[in-house]
Amino acid sequence: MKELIESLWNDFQSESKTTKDSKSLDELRVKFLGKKGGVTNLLKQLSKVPMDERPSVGAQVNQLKERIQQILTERMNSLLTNENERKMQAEGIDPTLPGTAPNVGTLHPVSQVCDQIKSIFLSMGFFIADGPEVEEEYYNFEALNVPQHHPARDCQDTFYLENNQLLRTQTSPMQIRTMEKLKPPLKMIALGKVFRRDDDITHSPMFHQVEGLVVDENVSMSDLKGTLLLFSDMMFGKRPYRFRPHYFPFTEPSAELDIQCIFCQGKGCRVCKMSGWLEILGCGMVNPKVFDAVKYDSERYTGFAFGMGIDRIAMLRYGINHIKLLFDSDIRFLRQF
Ligand code: 2NM
Repeated sequence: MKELIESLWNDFQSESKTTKDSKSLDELRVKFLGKKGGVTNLLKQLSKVPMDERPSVGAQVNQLKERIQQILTERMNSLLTNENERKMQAEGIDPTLPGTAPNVGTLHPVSQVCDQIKSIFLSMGFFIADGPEVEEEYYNFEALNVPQHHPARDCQDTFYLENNQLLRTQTSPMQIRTMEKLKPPLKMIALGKVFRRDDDITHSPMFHQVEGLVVDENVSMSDLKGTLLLFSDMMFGKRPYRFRPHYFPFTEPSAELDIQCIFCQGKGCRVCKMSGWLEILGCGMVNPKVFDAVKYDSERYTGFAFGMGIDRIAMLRYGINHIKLLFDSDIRFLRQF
């Protein structure tokens, strides 16, 4: 038995030295460790060994098996590495070259600005309301104190559908619907797509708006000022501002908020049309007639509201000069965000 073990070990050593590739090494593995291999054969012959010698002979055969296994594994690893390298060289593959990065999509600039606006107002305790894009004339105009013969109601400005329905021209109908459902106090924003018959380099027939509304007892113009300046600081950084008197049917008094131009720091440029100022939103104290329409007690409650164009904010933030760029889905444009 001892001699058999010895000679099998010698055979393995000499034969393993001459194997030059992984295929012949695998054949060698079968020859020595396979079901009909040399080592298996030795284990079978253990039964012929006298009882008292069996444990030590058995241990020797197992030791031989382990040594062969270890050498085969090491040699196989080194052969496979060499073979891979040769194969890659032959095929002209350089594994050290950087790979091709997969294409990863990004959020549309308008979506990014929507998210920023939402997170700013959520951090101030506002909630977000929703509502339909196809609206009734009542919610879009009547309840907002936009009279029958107001130019905004003209077919030239509004997309009318059948049965007194229309595509909402502003997001405020969502505020009306929410006030019908909830009692004051409330602090809400509503944002989404709005539609107007407008089409030039700064207007698109579909654009995005956000409007906000705060209703409670004792809400004043100073609450409006504090809230909107905090928003502006968070959105554009702290900069000079001015509130300019304005007119909206749904607020009284009304104003527009301008901030110093972010492109020329007030010196005057193409974006601010040489004025040094950028108009960022409209606002005002909610007209009591709006509260009457939703059956809020206009003697007890006051409120402020504001609205702004999200696409316009996105264009200002990213220095985009043509609104078409936002909606053409040109991948060369969108890749830049
Ligand atoms: C603006 C400007 C000023 C506004 C008013 C209301 C409501 F429903 F409370 F009456 N929602 N949004 C509002 C006020 C919108 O957009 C330029």
